[in-house]
Amino acid sequence: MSEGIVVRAGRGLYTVQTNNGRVLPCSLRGNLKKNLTYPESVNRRQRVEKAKKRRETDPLAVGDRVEVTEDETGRGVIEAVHPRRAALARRSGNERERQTMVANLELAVIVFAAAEPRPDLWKLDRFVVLAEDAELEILIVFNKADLASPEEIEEMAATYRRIGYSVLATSARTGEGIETLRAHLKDKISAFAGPSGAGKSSLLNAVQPGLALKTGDIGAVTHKGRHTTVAAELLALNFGGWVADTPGLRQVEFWDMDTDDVSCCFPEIAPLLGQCKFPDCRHRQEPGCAVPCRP
Ligand SMILES: Nc1nc2c(ncn2[C@@H]2O[C@H](COP(=O)(O)OP(=O)(O)OP(=O)(O)O)[C@@H](O)[C@H]2O)c(=O)[nH]1
Ligand SMILES: [Mg+2]
Ligand SMILES: [Zn+2]
Repeated sequence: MSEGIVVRAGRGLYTVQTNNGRVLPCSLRGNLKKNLTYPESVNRRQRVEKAKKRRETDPLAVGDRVEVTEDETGRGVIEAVHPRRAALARRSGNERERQTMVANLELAVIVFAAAEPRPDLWKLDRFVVLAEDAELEILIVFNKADLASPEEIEEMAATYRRIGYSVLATSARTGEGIETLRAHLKDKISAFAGPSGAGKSSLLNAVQPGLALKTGDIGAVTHKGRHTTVAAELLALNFGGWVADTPGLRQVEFWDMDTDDVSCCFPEIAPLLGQCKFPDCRHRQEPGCAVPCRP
């Protein structure tokens, strides 16, 4: 029996990379499948519905740590799944059920271009809120540093540093900041998010040239609405760590957050909640609002 991590998942078939570096196609031990499913529902109709649902909602996701046994033909069987420390999930298509996209995700790398196009900081905040909601560690990256002045970048960065976020200026072109980025990624499961064209794929290629990710392709944009068949994959970093490559993660939207929860995801606002005059304050210049305006 060896320990490993699920690097590809879908339709009952998994790829597991073991701790000693072997990559195995794996299936799930039958009784394990049963144990991973939900407690029996009250009536038969619900049972049938759940059984149908089960076929779509995968019990395992990339990032899950598992125990596998290997047979003579080089195929593996997943015998046990370790408890998840965290998971990035979203509501799956038509059902109330949540679909895990990446298990044990730790770090969100939020990539925006420092220039060309000019970063939309409101949009950046939306990514930050989503990552806060998922309780991820956050690294904000201003890429294309070669196209902006250090002063311009520092001005944007300062706002986020004051709140306590790590901010990094990088250039996939000149190599600026890449070594520091590697240090942030080391030994963690991370995911890159950010608008199309910010340079996420270029950065990953700079971090590890062997990844050979396609860049500058606009194909990804046209598919952004098709969330149902998200093929997630973990890319192994040769210095230690994993990057989750999940099309649905690159351009996140608010999946299912309550407006009340949103305020709590701003660390600079959270302590002030409850101090506004009106309990339903939206902190948009209402009278008696305790949240100062953004500079
Ligand atoms: N000047 C400059 N150009 C860059 C840099 N990084 C990326 N680019 C260019 O920006 C364009 C978009 O880069 P990608 O890496 O494909 O961007 P992406 O974020 O992966 O985009 P999607 O996959 O569509 O989400 C490409 O033409 C890159 O060559 C950089 O640091 N400096
Ligand atoms: Mg890309
Ligand atoms: Zn307020």
